[in-house]
Amino acid sequence: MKIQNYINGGFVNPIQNNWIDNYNPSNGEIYGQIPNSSSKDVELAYESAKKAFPSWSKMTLEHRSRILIKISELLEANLEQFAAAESKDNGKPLSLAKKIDIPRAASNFRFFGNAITQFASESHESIGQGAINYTLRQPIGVVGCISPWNLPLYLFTWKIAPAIAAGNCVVAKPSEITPMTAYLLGEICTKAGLPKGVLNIVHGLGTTTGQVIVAHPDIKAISFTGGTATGAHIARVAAPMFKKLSLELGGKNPNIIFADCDYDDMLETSVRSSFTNQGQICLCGSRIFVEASIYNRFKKDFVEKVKQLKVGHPSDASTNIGALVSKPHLEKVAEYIEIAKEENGKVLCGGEIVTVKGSENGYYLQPTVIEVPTDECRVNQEEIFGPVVTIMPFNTEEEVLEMANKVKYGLSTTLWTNDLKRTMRMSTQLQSGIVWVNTWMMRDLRTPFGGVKASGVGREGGFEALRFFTEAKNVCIKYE
Ligand code: TXE
Repeated sequence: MKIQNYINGGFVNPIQNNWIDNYNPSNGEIYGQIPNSSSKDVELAYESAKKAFPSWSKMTLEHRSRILIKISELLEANLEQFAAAESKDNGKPLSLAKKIDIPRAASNFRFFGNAITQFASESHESIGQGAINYTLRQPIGVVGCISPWNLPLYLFTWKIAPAIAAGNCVVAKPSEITPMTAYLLGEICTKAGLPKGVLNIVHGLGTTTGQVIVAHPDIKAISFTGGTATGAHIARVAAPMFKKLSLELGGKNPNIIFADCDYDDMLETSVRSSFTNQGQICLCGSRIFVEASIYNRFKKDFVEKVKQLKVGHPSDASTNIGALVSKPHLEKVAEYIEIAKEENGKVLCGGEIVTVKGSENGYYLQPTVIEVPTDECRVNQEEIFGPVVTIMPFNTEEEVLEMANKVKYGLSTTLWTNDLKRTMRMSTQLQSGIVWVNTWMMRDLRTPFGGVKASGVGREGGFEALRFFTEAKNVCIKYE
């Protein structure tokens, strides 16, 4: 099937009639084509967004909110269709798409539909000077949203929902590797009564379509989630144009396990934090550090549990690990397993490409646990973004803190301990945008979300996102 761009409330072919193949990772087959949009398509999308902006930005909050909530309801009503499309496009288990991806996309619209009605600005009385200041929070205009392939609709809507809630109009590009649910979203938006031009979805490669969005002189803010190298490139293009930038990039997150934790809970959650979505979540805890006194016990129990995970076709209900997103990505992840071996890492389980019966050309890999001799090896430092984790022991809090912080990334950390003082001490010192204590990926959409160091700049979520998608203007009135 051919999908189209969603511009000015309707579906259109790319002007230059350029197309890219879309692969089904579960069997390696091409199952559709998507536009490889050029600057002409992006311009069309921009013009339609620009035209929609004056009335959208002045629509009452109640009305705007109602439309966002309607989009959320329609996503929920079409859960099966969206989950099936997401699973087919990405290779993730259908059960995961149904439980996490699509419900969360719906929550994103509902959350920001509600949040905008509560978003308030400050006023400052200048006592002694006879003046009052108030802050206007005004939408920016036309903004760009660019999202990756690992949580396609989840992350696409995580950007779009706050952008339009705040009164902006959007030119958005999903990953060319997973465009399907973004395509389906267009129809839902029309049905929900989103005025035409408020959201425009252009499909295409990062280096062509994405690049044009980022470099467009009148798209004044860019919200991007993806690889760190791409984020750095985007910053180089956008910074001299003084665009607002929100960059959510890679991670190499530590999972730090102290002997005094609730062991069973830790064990079960550590399997999830390692391998959910084939390990393709920027928040996965890919570096596991275990206190020496329980290291051997953990190693045995963890490996046993990981071996029980079933690699299989995404639509099979018993599948825990589906296909990786693409052939190049599978090759990249498999290459890291070889690098680990060269660096004297010991593969405790997994490590092999899997052939799934009936889907022999799909991109499957066993969940892999590697015991590493040092935290400085490449597999412990570089983002692999697949079903591969490293484990190693530590002796002291100081030692593990140093290892946790000794990577270029700083997105999230999971800490397993029942020692309150240690929790507080470590949370203040970890170089990480998020610290989960005795849990993983527990999300409250009101909280600031984002990373430090090479994991990006800016925060998404809650009012942080609404602040990003608005310009603050100070109005100072002298009354005396
Ligand atoms: O992402 P890219 P890729 C990490 C992970 C992965 C690596 C590369 O380690 O192996 O990044 O993945 C668009 N201007 N993450 O190559 O290229 C692109 O079309 C504008 C972490 O797939 O960063 C897509 O829509 N846009 C991550 C989006 O950027 C450009 C999730 C992301 O693609 C562009 C995914 C350009 N020059 C991968 N080049 C996370 N943080 O969750 C590409 N794009």
